[in-house]
Amino acid sequence: MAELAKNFIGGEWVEARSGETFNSINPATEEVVAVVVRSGVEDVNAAVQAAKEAYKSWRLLPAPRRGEILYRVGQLLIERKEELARLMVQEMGKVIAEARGDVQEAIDMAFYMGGEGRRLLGYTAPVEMPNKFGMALRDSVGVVGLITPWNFPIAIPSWKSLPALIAGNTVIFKPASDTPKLGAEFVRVFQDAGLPPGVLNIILGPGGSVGNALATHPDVRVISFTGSTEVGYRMYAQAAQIGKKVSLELGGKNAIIVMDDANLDLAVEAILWSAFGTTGQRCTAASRVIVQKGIKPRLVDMLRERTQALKLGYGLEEDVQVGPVVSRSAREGIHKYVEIGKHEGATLLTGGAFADPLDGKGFFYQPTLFDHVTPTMRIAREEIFGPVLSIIEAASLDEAVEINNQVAYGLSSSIFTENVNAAFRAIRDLTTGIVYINHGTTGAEIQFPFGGTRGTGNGMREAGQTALDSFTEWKAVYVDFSGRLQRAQIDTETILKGQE
Ligand code: UN1
Repeated sequence: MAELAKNFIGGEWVEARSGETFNSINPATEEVVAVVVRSGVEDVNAAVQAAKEAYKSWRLLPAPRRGEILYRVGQLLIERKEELARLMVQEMGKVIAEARGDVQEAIDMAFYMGGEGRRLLGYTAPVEMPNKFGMALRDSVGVVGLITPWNFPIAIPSWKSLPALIAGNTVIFKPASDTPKLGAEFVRVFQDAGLPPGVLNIILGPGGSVGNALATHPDVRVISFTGSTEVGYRMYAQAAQIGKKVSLELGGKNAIIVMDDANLDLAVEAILWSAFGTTGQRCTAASRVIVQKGIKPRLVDMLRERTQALKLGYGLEEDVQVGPVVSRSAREGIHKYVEIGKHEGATLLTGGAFADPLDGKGFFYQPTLFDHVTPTMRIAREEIFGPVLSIIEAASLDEAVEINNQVAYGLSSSIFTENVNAAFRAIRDLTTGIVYINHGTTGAEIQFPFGGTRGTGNGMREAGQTALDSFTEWKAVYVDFSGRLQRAQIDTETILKGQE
């Protein structure tokens, strides 16, 4: 019997009030990875209470001291990297090398945000009155709610929790119901690093009840959500009713543009990695290749051959390149899109069916390529979140950029060209939050803003300094040491005269 994954509230591991549980399943072997408590509104309320209580002292702990705890988190993540990576392969299916990278992203974030403990920079500016001083400070917000997806089960929780904590907030964390055990193990790292009770709490259970309870709770001042556009925008609308701040990281329909003058071998490597890495289940995954006419026949041949050669299997084996998709229902959703693509008249070059590398076990899908896709087809516009790549032809750079920009999402884009002028025009004209030159659409580093335009979000960014914007309020402070009433905008002239 697998171990019970529990909630962590006020520094204690506890069962859900309902007494009910659900199973977390290994998508490759279909074995039970963990039995998990099924929480509801009452559990969320208890966690909010604990977080409110803990906030009173956590916000007053000097930020450099908070930073020291984050450094210990980083150190423990280094020590547990392999163990967490192996659990990740088991709980959500990505291959071991990528799972290690996922944990590494959290390590990077722990040290980066630990350093913020000695920065959290505000600013001063001159003021218009004599004997007066002005400054702007970043202030904590209070209790924040973090709702995270299963595709980066350690990295994305780290993007949200570490900036929230360094800024002095306390946290309720709700991981995806496909990766609850990883969520709990992530929180255990903070417990072992000496984070005080109640500062970080985890509630395990379905998004419908737990996520909704967090999003509508009046004492949860911020929601940071990564997931589907549909759920994110619903939450955003609900939160607006009660003036809650929401930070959204939603879908993508990312493209790689390949110009006639591209380094073709490099472009092919990058396309395979961006399209089929994490079995296509990244927000940043490339699901479109927009290729200039001249180079297209060679690119298509090379892509077909290399896609067919990808090794599928259980991600714990080091030479496996593509793992399963996360669940049975996810696989069905992907297959529906393949049927839609065929129906729309796209040419299926390879793939397009369930795969079975483990003889009857697991939710595998063949890496799939479609040619002759037009920009208006649904497979060219909608997020599929699986190993399905559409090839679209363009006559020129301008046309390629236009096709890239016309989708409802705007996360990541990329161009392969050896022409520096074309590269800089692309940087200027691609309307995504992330742009890559001669690199695929994945591989963001934690010190830069991560996020996108249009349906990908609501203008907020994760990672980098911008991560702090989600979890802080600006406080403008004026100190008047003149000893008299000085009216801003009004007494300026009198003061000038007085000094003549
Ligand atoms: C995601 O796809 O949800 O840039 C996150 C990347 C990773 C993070 C992806 N560093 O692909």
